[in-house]
Order: sequence, then C-alpha cells, then structure tokens
Amino acid sequence: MYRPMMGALACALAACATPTGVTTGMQPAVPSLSHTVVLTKLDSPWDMAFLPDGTMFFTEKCQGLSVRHTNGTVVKLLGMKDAKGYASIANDLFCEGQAGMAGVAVDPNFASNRFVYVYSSSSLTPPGTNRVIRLRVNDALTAVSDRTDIVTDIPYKPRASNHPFGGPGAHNGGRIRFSPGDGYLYVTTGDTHNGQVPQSPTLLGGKVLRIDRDGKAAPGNGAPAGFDPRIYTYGHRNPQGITFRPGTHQPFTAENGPWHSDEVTALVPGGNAGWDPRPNMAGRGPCPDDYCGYSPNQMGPMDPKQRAAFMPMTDTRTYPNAMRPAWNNDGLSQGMFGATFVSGAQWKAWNGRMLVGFGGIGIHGTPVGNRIDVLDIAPNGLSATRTTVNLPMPAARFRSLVQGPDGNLYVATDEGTISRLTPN
Ligand SMILES: [Ca+2]
Repeated sequence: MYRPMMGALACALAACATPTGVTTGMQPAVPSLSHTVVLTKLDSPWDMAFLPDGTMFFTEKCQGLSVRHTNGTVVKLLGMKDAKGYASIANDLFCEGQAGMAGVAVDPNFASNRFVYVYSSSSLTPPGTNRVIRLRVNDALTAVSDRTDIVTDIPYKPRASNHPFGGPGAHNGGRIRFSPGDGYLYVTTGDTHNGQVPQSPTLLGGKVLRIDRDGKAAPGNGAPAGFDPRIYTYGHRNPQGITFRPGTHQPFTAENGPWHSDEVTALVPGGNAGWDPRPNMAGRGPCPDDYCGYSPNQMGPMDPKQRAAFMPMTDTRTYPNAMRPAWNNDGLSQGMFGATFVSGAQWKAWNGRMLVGFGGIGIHGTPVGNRIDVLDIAPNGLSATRTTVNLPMPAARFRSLVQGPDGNLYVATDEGTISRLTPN
C-alpha cells in the first residue's frame, strides 16, 4: 500500500532520493503542488528564462520580450512590429499563426556579458525566416541593445505556401536552451509543413541546432557528412520542448505528432529522429502539396484502428537507425509543448523526472491535452512510465515549463498566465 506521509518522513530523515530519481529504501512521497499566479492578462506568453536572483525574462508571441524584476515590476524591453509600450521596437519581428517571438534563454555567463537570446520570426530575409537574436541587457534591466542575429536562416512557413494543412507560421519550433553540461545553445526548429525540410542536410527546419553564443557550430555535433555543421539532430517534426537530464546532461526533446504519437526522445549527436513526410517514400505514394505528414487520411478524423497505417513519427522502416522515442504519449497527439526535468529534494519522488506540458485542443477526434505529465525515463532513454499531475490550478494549455532558480516550476499558459507551482 502506498503511504506518502511515511515516505516523506523517511526521505526527510535519510535523503533517500538521488538526483536521478533512484531511491534507496522506502519510496519517497509524491509531492503535492500549490499554485501562485505570477503574471496574468498576458498575450500568449511563450517562454521564460531566469537570472539566479529570480529576475524573469519572458516572451509574448505577438508582443515581444519583457522582464519581471524581483520586486514584481514588469519592464517591456523589445517589442515586435506594432507592439506598444516597449523600450525599443524591432519592426522586422512579426507574428503569424504559430510563429512569433518564442523561446528565450539567458547566457550562462550573463553576469559578465549580459546576453539574453530570443527566437523570433523576422521579415528581414524574404519570405520570412526565424532568427535567433542575441541582445545585451543594461545594468538596470530596463533596456536592450547590441542586437546580433546569430542564426538568420531557420525556415518559416510563409503565407504564400498555400498548403491546406495549418496556416502561415505552422510547425515553427522555437525553444532555445543552454545546456548546463556543455554550455552550448540548443535550438529546436519545425518542419514548416514542407516535406523536403526535416531530412534536408542544409535546410535548418525539423532540426535541433547546437551552437555557441555567436551562432557558430558547436564542436562534436556529429551530423553526417554534407550536413550544415550547426545541425545536432535532424528528422524532427515540430519540437517545442528541449531539456537536459540532471546528472548526464543528455538532451531530450518533446514534440508534437500529426494527430498521433507526440514524442519524447533522448538525443544523440548526429541522430535522425526519423520524421520524413516526403511523398513516394517506402509504403506510400504521392500526397497533396508533396507533404505526407498526415497520410493516409490527410483531413482526419483519426480512426485509432488506422493508427498503424499513419505516417510514423519515427520511420524505422526507412531509417533503421533512427532514434527511438522514450515515450509516444500512448499514441496520441495532444499538443506536447514545453518540457523540463526537475531536480531537488523538494520534488520528492519526482526529483530527476521530466515534466511535460500539453495544450492540445482536441481537433480531428484527438482527446484534449491541457495537463502536465511526469515521466520516469529509463536510464537508456528508450522507455518511460507516466503519471499525470494533480493540478492545483484549472486545466490550461501549457506552453512552457521552466524550473526557476528557487527550485519551483513556472508554467506559461495560452490562457495568458505565468504561474508558480511549488512542491509540498
Ligand atoms: Ca521521431
């Protein structure tokens, strides 16, 4: 019988949880969470990044980059086209569909260089691309300067593409995270509903990039000969989560599936995640707009009995050596967005486990997501067990999950809030 109070007491006395979640002796308790609203009435908050003192940078998809000072004051730093109230405006930055200002990251050496980074759609390169932009923040945390676009050539789905699935800006990726292990910046990019992109050696969509603070390829990325050296892994669909396992620092992605099979995948250098929506590949013929990502029933609804016939998120028939997912959301697509490992004794049984947030709205017969799951991932990264968090707040579309410097979990929702979830 499960006895959480005894487990909690035992852990308090004997510190029985290790950073990898392996337990000795009695099982630690599952934490309960309490909920505090940090910011509300935001416009599609997309991501957060913290300084050690709790200062929180955050993005809003169609507004820009802001910062919440430790006293609670919010200062709008860099606004997109037509945004109001920002210290500065960049007229080339725009939002459309899923695209806009997305991920934000703080440089590991912020104390000396004061760099923050955002991923945003920009009109500077026709017909629009996604860029990773480096900014320098002033001492008062009230303005940014010295904009440097360190990556300029991440594909964006333009309005003129006229595909029937999704609209402009679809499958836009956008999470950026520095690894606490190697110190390099990892960038997740989407396939932009273009069948040629994910397996392309040169197009940067459907990839995880690994770069330094100037945008140059990090050493040891390991992609095959002929690949852009910034590519770390390829063959992704639309990863919007990347997080690093405590202890090993191995990166894991969380990405959306096509009406089936959201995937969490342990990445290895040069790995192929196995997504290839080109027509006329093994087991399929032509597809509308040369994009087979929803075949064989391109307009839904999904019949679960057909699941095995759908184009796989990981095509091991064509790519026998593709990276296998640790978990595929039980074969469902429910809008897997952000993910983070959490660490610290206060997380009790979840110390070292991955928390992944969902925000699917249940189109085409797929069930609604709007929850947070806890994954206990095997040491080899090839399997996981899942439990669902008993939320202390209304169900929401979870766009971003970040563990703050205070050890608590911060979540951004499409309902316009950023909240703090504290384990108890
Ligand atoms: Ca895959």
